[in-house]
Amino acid sequence: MDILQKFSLQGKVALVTGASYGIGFAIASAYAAAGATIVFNDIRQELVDRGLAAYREAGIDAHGYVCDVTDEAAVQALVATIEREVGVIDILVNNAGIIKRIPMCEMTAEQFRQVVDVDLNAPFIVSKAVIPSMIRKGHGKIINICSMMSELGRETVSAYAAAKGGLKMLTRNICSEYGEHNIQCNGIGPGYIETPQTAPLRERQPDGSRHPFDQFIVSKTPAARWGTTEDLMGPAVFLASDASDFVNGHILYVDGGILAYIGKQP
Ligand code: NAP
Ligand code: GCO
Repeated sequence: MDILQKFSLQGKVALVTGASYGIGFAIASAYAAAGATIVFNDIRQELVDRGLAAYREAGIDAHGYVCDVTDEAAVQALVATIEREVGVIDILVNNAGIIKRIPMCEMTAEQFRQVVDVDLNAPFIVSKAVIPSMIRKGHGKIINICSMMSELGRETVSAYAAAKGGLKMLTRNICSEYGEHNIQCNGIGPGYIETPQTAPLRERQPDGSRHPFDQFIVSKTPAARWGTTEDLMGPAVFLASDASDFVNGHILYVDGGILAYIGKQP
C-alpha cells in the first residue's frame, strides 16, 4: 500500500472561506499542493483580487468569489455557482472569522451578535449549503476552524469564546447527523498563530520591548513560540483526506501544547 496516497486530495474540490490571506490561505495552499482544486471567497472584491494574485504567485490557479458568509441567500447562490463553474464541493473549511476584544460589560449586544454571526452562524449556513451535494456524491469533509477559546475563556473575548465553543458543538452535531452519509466533520483548534488577527497582541511596545501578551503566550506554550500558518497545513490535509475517514467529531488542537500545560512556575 502507498500510505501517502491516503493523504492525496487529487481530484477534490475544496472551498475555504475567508481565504484571501492568513490561516485560510495557508490551508488552501496546502490543499493545492496535495492536488485539490481551490475555491475561496472573501467579503470584498479587493480581498478576492488580492487573494487571486497571491495564489497565482504561489502557482495556484484558484477560483475566487465575493460572498459574505453570514448571508444565507448569497451562500446558497455561491455554492450553486461553484457547482456549475468548478464542480461539487468535496471539502469545506469554515475558516472565515472575526474577533472583537472588548470587556463584556462594555460590549453591545449588536457587537456580540456580529461575532457570533460570522464565527458560528456562518459555519452553519455554509455547511447546510454544501451537505446535500455531499450526500448525493457519497462523501464529504467539513473542517471548522475552532480555537483555544473553544475550551478556554479570557478577558475581552466573550463573544468569540461563546461562538468558538458553539462551533465545537456544531462540529460534533454535524458528525452525529451526517456521519452515516460518509461525511466527516472535524475541527482544527489553532493555538496562538501569527496572522493579522493576532497582530495587536504581538505589537512591539514604545520602548521596543515585546507586548506583554506576546511574552505571556510564549511562556504558556511548551513549544515556547507562537504558531505559524504553516504549522496548520499538515493537520488540515490529514482531516481533508481519506486518511481521516474514520475520524469524526474531533477537534484537533494544533497549539504547541498550550491546552496541556498549567504554565511555568513564576
Ligand atoms: P484573519 O487574518 O482575520 O482572516 C479572516 C478572514 O476571514 C479575512 O480574510 C476576513 O476578511 C474574512 N472574513 C471575515 N468576515 C467574513 C465574512 N462575513 N464573509 C467572508 N469572509 C469574512 O484571521 P486568521 O487569523 O487567518 O483566522 C482565520 C480563522 O482562524 C478564524 O476563524 C479565526 O477565528 C481562527 N483562529 C485564528 C487563530 C489565530 O491565532 N490567528 C487562532 C485560532 C483560530 P476581512 O479581511 O474583510 O476581515
Ligand atoms: C485572543 C486571540 C485568540 C486567537 C485564537 C486562539 O485575543 O485571545 O485572538 O482568540 O485568535 O483564537 O486559539
